[in-house]
Amino acid sequence: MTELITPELSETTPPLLIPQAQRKRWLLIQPKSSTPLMVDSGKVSMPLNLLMVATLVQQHFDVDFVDERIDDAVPEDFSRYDVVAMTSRTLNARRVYAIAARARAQGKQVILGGVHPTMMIEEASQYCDAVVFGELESVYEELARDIYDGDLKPLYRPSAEAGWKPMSTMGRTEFSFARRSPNSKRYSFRLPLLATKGCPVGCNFCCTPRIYGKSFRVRESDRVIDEIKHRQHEVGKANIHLSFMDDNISFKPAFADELFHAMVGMGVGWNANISMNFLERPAVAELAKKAGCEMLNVGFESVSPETIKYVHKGSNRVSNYEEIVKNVHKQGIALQGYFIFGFDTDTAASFQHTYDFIVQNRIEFPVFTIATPFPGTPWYEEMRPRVVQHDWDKYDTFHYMYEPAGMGRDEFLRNFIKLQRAVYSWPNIWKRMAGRRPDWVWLVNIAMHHFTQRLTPETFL
Ligand code: B12
Ligand code: SF4
Repeated sequence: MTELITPELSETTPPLLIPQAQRKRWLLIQPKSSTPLMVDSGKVSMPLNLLMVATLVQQHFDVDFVDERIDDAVPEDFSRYDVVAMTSRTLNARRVYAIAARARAQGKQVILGGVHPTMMIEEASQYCDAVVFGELESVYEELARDIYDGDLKPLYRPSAEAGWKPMSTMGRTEFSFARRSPNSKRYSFRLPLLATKGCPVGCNFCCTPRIYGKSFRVRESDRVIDEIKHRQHEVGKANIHLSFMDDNISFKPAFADELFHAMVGMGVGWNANISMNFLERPAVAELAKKAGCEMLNVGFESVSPETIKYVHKGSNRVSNYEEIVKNVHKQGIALQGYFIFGFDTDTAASFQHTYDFIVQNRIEFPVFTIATPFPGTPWYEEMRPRVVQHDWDKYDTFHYMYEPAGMGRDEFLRNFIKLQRAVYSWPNIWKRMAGRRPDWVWLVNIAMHHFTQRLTPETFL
């Protein structure tokens, strides 16, 4: 008989010991969405959030893992399982609820986690037995115990006194759950990794500050390095490619400096979300390059100072954009730049200004999205009377949500399409990528060329 003991034992609570024969079984599901976005088709990123959940849960439960995005089939019959648990963002919430209803009809306990159930507890509760608010790590022991005691509560959320657990208690995530799938070839070669959690910058359109508040936690850099070495060992080579899933890896610059220093010489390539203000120091991009950085994901959001003010993005100073781009490009690091359209401060001229900025500054991988008030944010409450889109499937930042003050729907969509086609036209790809050797960033541009050619106003409705 195997017995498993929770690794961090508190002085007062006895460890949860589950005899092998009594172990219950979970089915963990990453449901698909219907978004036309490229991130959700072709090669997709391994779902780190659900893998972290699986890694924890396996201490006390048997776990099966299904990722619908890579065409793993969700079973019709859930009789093998005691618990059906799913992760949800807004864009797949409807699919999540449909599976949840089926599982509950078969008498299974349904547990939901992820951004959407966290932001929409009341709505999600109608479809499940328990919602996990924020991250599982901070409430896991209580949840596991309650399942075995037959006393599942509707909501698991750390108390204000307990707060979020330090990230140092988070162990190494096991990828074997995902790799077991016969469809695992559909996963991107980039392996997900997490070094920090949270971002207190407080942009009004973002869910992160609504979940984690002002908290910003980091893992010890040697734990991150240990995990990287483990991945290198698993893959059997040093030259692996990583994608940090952090909201903003640089919020504590001293930590980012320490981590990047520790990564120098490891032979890995990586990308990460990073704050613009951190990149004002040229030494940051220089160090990131030495540490193997291939691309930085930067939320420019807008080239208009009024819009930056409107979205409360205190970390961006438009007057510094060009300098920052130069600092990054000087090191040969590519930029994935996020640009959002549709705020009330936007006008038809905003599209031209953004086009000029992108082409002149040769942003390699611009991503264009539509301002989307996500349910649960105060901005959603503010915009609710104007929102015309009520289908959660369409909350993928690529659907028309409300009429911006500065232009009507048709003009907005016409300009939005025109900008994307122009930026990804062959001559402009050539201009933006000149001097860059053939690599995956070129391939992304070619794919984006074809993607943008297919766009019509109906794509966004
Ligand atoms: C990295 C990231 C991405 C990566 C995702 C890679 C991947 N395989 O997941 C990429 C770049 C591909 C991406 C794409 C998009 N993203 Co994104 N992304 C993030 C980001 C910054 C971090 C997510 C993450 O992996 N964090 C690390 C993991 C470990 O933490 P976690 O997700 O919170 O998971 C924990 C808990 O949620 C909980 N949990 C999660 N699931 C479950 C399930 C159960 C059963 C339980 C018990 C617990 C549990 O426990 C987990 C472990 O601690 C978040 C912001 C955020 N903090 O959520 C935005 C975020 C999720 N993205 C967002 C958006 C809008 C998008 C895009 C639409 C953007 C676009 N136009 O491209 C697409 C949609 C893609 C898709 N199909 O979902 C929004 C979603 C808003 C919403 N309400 O749905 C967020 C919240 C950012 C924001 N604007 O507020 N994203
Ligand atoms: S800087 Fe990025 S992660 Fe931080 S609040 Fe703003 S959008 Fe969210």
